[in-house]
This record gives sequence, structure tokens and C-alpha cells, in this order.
Amino acid sequence: MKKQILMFFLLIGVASSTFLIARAFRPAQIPNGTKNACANCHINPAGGGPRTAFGTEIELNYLSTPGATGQVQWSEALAALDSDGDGFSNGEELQDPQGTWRIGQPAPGDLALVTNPGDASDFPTTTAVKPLPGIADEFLLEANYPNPFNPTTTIPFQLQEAGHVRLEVFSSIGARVRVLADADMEAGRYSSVWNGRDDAGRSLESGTYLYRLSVGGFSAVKRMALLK
Ligand SMILES: [Ca+2]
Ligand SMILES: [Ca+2]
Repeated sequence: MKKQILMFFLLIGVASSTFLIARAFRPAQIPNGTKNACANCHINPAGGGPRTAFGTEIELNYLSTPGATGQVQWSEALAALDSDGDGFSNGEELQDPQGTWRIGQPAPGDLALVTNPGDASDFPTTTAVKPLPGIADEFLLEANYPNPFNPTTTIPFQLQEAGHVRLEVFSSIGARVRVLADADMEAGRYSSVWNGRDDAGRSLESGTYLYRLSVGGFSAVKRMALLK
């Protein structure tokens, strides 16, 4: 009897170590996946146990074959999803927005900007403003799109001259909830993505929000609607 019990635990041990080893290859199968390693797909950062939304997504739809030996199929489709619902696609979080990286290629993007696609409290903050092609011939705060939105919207603006730019989001009663830009910027066209979260990363309620662009003597305010 003792022997049987011992054998039982021995088998469990072998099975669980196989479980861990079997999946240890997967972080290397997503772009920059080794940065957050097991935590991309598992709630326990050491791996094993329940999966994050990103891990579940992969398990269900993006393995070469179902089960422990399946390889992750990183793709345009998987990159375009926002598995953890933080307003940034899996590709944006892993620094491969188009999902074109393939195993064996050099890691794409900037490792320092990689965030966890399986953790809604971890998302990009340093890339809130992106330059766009084209020349700006005026100071202009454009309409956000989409509007209404849930939870992400894009706010385009133009700077006729270089200056210190502040782009801020306020609640309908005038409380500032998010600073999207507070930096010296060159003349040009830009866009900023807002993910419906405040500066502390908390997801905000449905409602009307105001966004304000201030640079030099120019200031403009527009309205947008977060609709969940
Ligand atoms: Ca995300
Ligand atoms: Ca995330």
C-alpha cells in the first residue's frame, strides 16, 4: 500500500514537471515574450495553474495542435486582439502591432516599452502620443474617433510651431482624470490614444469627458463619450 502511495505521488511529480517543461518553450514563441515569461499566460508569474485572458486565448485558438506540445501561432489576428481589455492590442503591448514577427527573427520594437498582454493593469504609458506624417499649418485639436467609444479612442491634433504641449482629459464636472501628454514637442501632426483609464490605471465609468489641448497661447476643448 505504501508503495502504491509513493508511486502515486511520484507519478504526480513527473506529470507536473512535464506540465511545466512542456510549456516553458512558449514565451519564446511570442515577440518579446521572454520579458514577462510565464506571466504573459499565467496568473501565477511562476507559471502553471489558471491562465490570463491572453493565455486562455492562445490555448483555445492559437496553438499549432491542442494540448501541451502545441506551439504558439503568433499572427496578425492574435496581435490585433486586446485580450486583457486594457485598450491596447496584444501586438501593441508586445511591440509588434502588425503581428508580423516570426520565430527566429530579431525581437521587434523596444523591449523597455513591452507590457503584459495578459494583465489589464500593465499597459503602455510612454507611447500615448505618436507623430503622424504630413505638415501642420495651424494649431488644431481634432475630433476624436471613434466617438462614442469603448474603451479606446484616438485624439488627433496639429502643432503649427514647437512648444510645450499638454493634452488632458477631464470628467464632465471638470476633474482631471488623465494626462496624455506633458512634453516639449516639435511642429507637426500627432495622435494620442486614450484607453478610458485614469492616471492610476483605473477603468472609468461611462459618461461625457472633455479633452483639452494647450500649447503656448493656444487652447482648445472638445467633448467625447465613453459608452460601455
Ligand atoms: Ca491589452
Ligand atoms: Ca496589458
